[in-house]
Amino acid sequence: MFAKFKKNQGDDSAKQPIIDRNKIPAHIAIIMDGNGRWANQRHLPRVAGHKEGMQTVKKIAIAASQLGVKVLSLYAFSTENWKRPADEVNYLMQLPVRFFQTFVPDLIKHNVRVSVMGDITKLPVATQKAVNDAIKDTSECNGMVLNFALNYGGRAEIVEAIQQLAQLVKDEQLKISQIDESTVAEHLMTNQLGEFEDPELIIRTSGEQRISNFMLWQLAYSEFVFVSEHWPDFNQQSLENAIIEYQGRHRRFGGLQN
Ligand code: V07
Repeated sequence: MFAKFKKNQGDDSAKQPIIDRNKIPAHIAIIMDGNGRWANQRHLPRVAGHKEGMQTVKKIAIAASQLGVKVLSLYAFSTENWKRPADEVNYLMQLPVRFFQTFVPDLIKHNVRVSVMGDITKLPVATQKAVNDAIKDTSECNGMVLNFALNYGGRAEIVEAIQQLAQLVKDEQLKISQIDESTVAEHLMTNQLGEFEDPELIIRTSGEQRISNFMLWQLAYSEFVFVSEHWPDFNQQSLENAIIEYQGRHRRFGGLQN
């Protein structure tokens, strides 16, 4: 296998692989880490990092949709994030409202549809409204799906699927022997993403190399790319570099190399 290379301008010896537009991962998931550290380094309050991080969400969503990504999942707020200081949590809860006010027209222009996974019923009413409005106002868009994980936890998602399946068995609508990987997947929140339910590529920013309860079931065959940049510094080139890294790896699915 030979990768394609482009010459660096002014330096013929340094060759950089270029992105293969025919092999863009259909579903990319990103753990957007490092907003607080980005702010600390600039002697700004943590919330300034979240504010900047929201701008990055918009830029990366549009860049991904232009690259032909079908689903971009973003881990915006985990069930663990409630443990942060109340002021910070309050600020975070305003972000979907601001996002809705400032970015939704642009998303519609780029034919991006917003979807959400996680328990939004525990969020402030104004936040729930902003999220539901974003979903509703983009519902006609049939380009990329921008899937926010909001008050999401991977284990909780699996527990909920088990409860739903147990109820179906109890109600005699399902036999235990009928429970298989696809019945489980059908009861996960990613079922709404159809054929693109599993991410091919998971990116985590800010240097941490952990999964932190994100998409535990769906990541079974994902490639992981960890980047050192904090989320507010992540840009289109960083996204393309992560895709190039993904494209350079041989995906084997635990089977034989072909
Ligand atoms: C949040 C900005 C991105 C960096 C990571 C944490 C802070 C966008 C949303 C959002 C969610 C749902 C929705 C529209 C927008 C968001 C939270 C935090 C809680 F329908 N960014 N962002 N939500 N951050």
